[in-house]
Amino acid sequence: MDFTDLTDTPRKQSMLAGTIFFMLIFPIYFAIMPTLVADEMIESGSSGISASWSVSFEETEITQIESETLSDGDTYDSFFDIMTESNIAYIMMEISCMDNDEPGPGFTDSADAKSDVSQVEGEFEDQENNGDCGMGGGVEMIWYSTENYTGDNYTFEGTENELRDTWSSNGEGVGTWAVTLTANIETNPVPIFGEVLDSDEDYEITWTAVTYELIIIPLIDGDI
Ligand SMILES: [Ca+2]
Ligand SMILES: [Ca+2]
Repeated sequence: MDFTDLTDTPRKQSMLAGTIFFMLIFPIYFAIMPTLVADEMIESGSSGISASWSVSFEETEITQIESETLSDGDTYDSFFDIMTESNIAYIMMEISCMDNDEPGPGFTDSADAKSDVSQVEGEFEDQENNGDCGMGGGVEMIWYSTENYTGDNYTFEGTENELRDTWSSNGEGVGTWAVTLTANIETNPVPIFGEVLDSDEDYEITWTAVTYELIIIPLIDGDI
């Protein structure tokens, strides 16, 4: 049988055309189908249909860094304004300092820090902490706007609503974060060569807000 046997009548011609049509259209149909199903699941998910989801987080950091040189007993108020539409994972405040003004160990300066969360939306506890300005010293404070946030990817079984309720900061953490830093300068009370070796310290205050967008993708069987 050659090609003319398939095309020698109008009926055979139309059958061939139909066959070729389906040969072309079926692969396209099956290639598109999972996407259509996935889109449908995203839409129906909001009505509470349980599914398997790949969950990940696209993070953005907002940072603010200030450097201050303070003498003994000096205080410095630092403010961090956060206005964002995104979910907030957590807010972190770090004070770092490295006292190398005297030779040898001892007489290490330190930092006292006290927060003020009264101008922030949500229920946050104030923190008070101190740390020395030696190796690995300083002060760190952290507040979670989203409970149990780690930013790790995982697979979730349940509804889209449950997912979105879990990963939302509901506007908590927006506002003005504040911390007061008090400098403690220590130096040898018996000056060597008649001069005070250490009279101040350089402190660096770093605020970081980690915000995120929730990325959820329904998993089709065999896709996991
Ligand atoms: Ca010192
Ligand atoms: Ca110092």
